[in-house]
Amino acid sequence: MKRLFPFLLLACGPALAQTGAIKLNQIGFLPQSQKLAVVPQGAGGDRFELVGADGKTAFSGVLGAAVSWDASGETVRVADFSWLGTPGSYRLKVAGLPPSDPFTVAADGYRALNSAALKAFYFNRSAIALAPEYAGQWARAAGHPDTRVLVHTSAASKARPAGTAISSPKGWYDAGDYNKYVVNSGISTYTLLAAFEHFPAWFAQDIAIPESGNGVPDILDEAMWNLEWMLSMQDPADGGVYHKLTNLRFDGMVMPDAATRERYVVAKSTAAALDFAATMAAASRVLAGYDKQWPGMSKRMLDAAERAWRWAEANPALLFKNPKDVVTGEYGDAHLEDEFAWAAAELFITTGKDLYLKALRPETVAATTPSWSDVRGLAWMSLAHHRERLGPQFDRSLIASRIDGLAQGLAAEWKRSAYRVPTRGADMVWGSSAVTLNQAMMLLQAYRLNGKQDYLLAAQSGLDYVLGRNATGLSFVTGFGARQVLQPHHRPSIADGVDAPVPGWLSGGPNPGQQDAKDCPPYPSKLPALSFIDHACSYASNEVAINWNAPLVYVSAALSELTPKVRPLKAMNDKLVPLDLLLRQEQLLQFDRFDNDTALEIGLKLVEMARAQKKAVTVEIARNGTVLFAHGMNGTSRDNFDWIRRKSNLVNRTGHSSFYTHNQVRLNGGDHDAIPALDPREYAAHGGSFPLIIKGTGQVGTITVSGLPGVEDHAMVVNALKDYLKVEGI
Ligand code: G3I
Ligand code: 9MR
Repeated sequence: MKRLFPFLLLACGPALAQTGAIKLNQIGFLPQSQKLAVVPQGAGGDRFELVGADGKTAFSGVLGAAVSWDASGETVRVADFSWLGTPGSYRLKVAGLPPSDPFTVAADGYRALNSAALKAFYFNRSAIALAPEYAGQWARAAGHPDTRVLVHTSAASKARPAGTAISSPKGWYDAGDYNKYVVNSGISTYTLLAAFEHFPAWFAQDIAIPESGNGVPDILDEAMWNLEWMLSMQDPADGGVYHKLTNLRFDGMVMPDAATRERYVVAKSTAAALDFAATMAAASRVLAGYDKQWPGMSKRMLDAAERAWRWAEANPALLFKNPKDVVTGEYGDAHLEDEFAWAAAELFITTGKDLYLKALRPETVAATTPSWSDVRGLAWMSLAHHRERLGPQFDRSLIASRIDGLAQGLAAEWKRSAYRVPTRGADMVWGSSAVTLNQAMMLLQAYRLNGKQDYLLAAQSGLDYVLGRNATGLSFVTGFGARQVLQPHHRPSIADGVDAPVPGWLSGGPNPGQQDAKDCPPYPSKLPALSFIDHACSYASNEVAINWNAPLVYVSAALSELTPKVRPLKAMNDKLVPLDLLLRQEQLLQFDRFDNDTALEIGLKLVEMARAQKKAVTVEIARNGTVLFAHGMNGTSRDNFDWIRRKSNLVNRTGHSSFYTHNQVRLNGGDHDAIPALDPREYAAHGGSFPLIIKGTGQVGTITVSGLPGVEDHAMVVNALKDYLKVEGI
């Protein structure tokens, strides 16, 4: 970025979220994704509309109830337009508000995002020049060869006294800084390897890096860049692993080739050894099929993993603390049980050795949302993927119960949250965007195990959150979204003279810790979800980091692969009815007043009409949740009341007749019996339920018929209402 660091204030920065704006995923959705937007309470009216690129309304619906979110201090309403399945570009409109940012519905909607999120790792490679061919306007000279790195006093050993020069090239810069940290490399590299291990077909597509076309998927080539560096961080003498490779203090805001070359490997730590062991054990497994390209590498990694494990067992409590003269990132962690569990799990899966299962003691390990300092969730994720090969000595029921237990809690929060996200204000620590995406990643593990739809939908909401459905209204991914972060704390983005930041990076996101307050202009709020500034000064809210991007790669790939593809249309004989006709019925068939006697009169009228046509139907009329009329004619069954329940649920949710939704879904190319995000046990998009609307008040109930084909049930209600209300011409 050309902007001067750090004294320019927000006024000349990017568009900030406008209070009152409609917030949604600014990239968009897959045809079968759940699709939600958040609208501030008090905006004009109860309805929303989706307008396509042709200016026509593709869908209209009713906003959900107002719910408040303590994380942002707002009260908002959700617009649910999940059944919009037709590919295209849309905006959401609500009377009295500016239209939403545009978004698309597309079958490959997350391909570009996923490629860019992976490509971001390439952009942070140390020791290599980025050629314009791959890096475009972000091409740059090589930085930090790291072929002569000094052993810091804290890391001195007999064979390598302080000041010894070792070679430790390659690897990714950790974040907005230029240092390389083993602990954070572990979770990041593993997450990329897991993405490939779980969804290999998705990663067949190249992302244009120098290795593209070499017969290895790009995601593995990219991971290898860092794995090679990690291998060089192991002391060949004892198997211990240096905690980090770093300057003594953070560089200024300069390009990598202008940064300081005096770098050190600093103290070995137990956490580094264990994260290294886990990552190498997983890599050895994933790369086993690539011995031709990388001869001997898989075995070398497994040996390295087992040596690091043995070192950690012999040195089980070497907690890392920055030595006095080193002030760069610490990644210090006082709890090592989770690192032990993760390393044991990966080693057990890869080797099948009993000693690792004994060390793992799975019954003592909880499943939690992964972060650099808590890696238990990663152990469960790998165990779940490899559950079939764990052998009889492993109690597999634990996998399902641990992962489902975690997912249940996250999904419950997602359901109750006003923004429909699994993340609470209390979860919003430094790097909160990645908390949300790691939650989504764990929800997806549960979905892979038991197919519970809510878990897939809650994970989608996690991605929606970082792409704009959050309290700031910003997309937290550089280069993506109409209203995106523009000034991340990322040294190359600050120093490269290019206006746009390096693309594909996930900003850390809201962080009420505001640890950089002294270095920055004031934050707009102290509330967790609003503790964010899109300013390059803000390392506590707007830095980027490899461990935050990795779950973005995982989640965007996994949602693309796991979300059901559009189902083939069922053969249907009935003709589709134009929506404007159905809307007109709803506009004209409204009541000035409606009491219990009205319900009786209309109910009896319906029964009489059915008798006259020698048809058997069940009729129910409900107002404000109370049934005022119900009758099942001879020849009907209990099942008809269940149809009425599901058809009227739909009307209460959409505000439209169930026949309207039926036609709308089908006009959009969808299957009315498989509407994304609508549980078929609760909702039925078949004709027959009509909204009971009082003029000036709105919809207060439903008038429903069941027993005939949907189109006839609908016609019977409409005819009865026309007759009662003396309306003609529809
Ligand atoms: O976990 C506690 C939580 O229990 C508590 O309620 C909360 C209250 O503030 O704090 C939480 O801990 C925070 C922790 O991040 C959560 O992961 C710490 O306060 C916070 O200081 C800590 O920040 C870390 C930050 O470095 C400062 O050390 C981030 O996790 C970590 O991602 C970040 O990493 C930096 C590297 O050091 C250097 N490179 C850039 C990278 C990204 O900013
Ligand atoms: O730029 C540094 C960033 O990469 C780190 O995550 C962060 C962690 O503390 O520190 C940043 O460096 C800042 C330092 O901590 C305090 N003085 C200002 C530095 C950035 O301008």
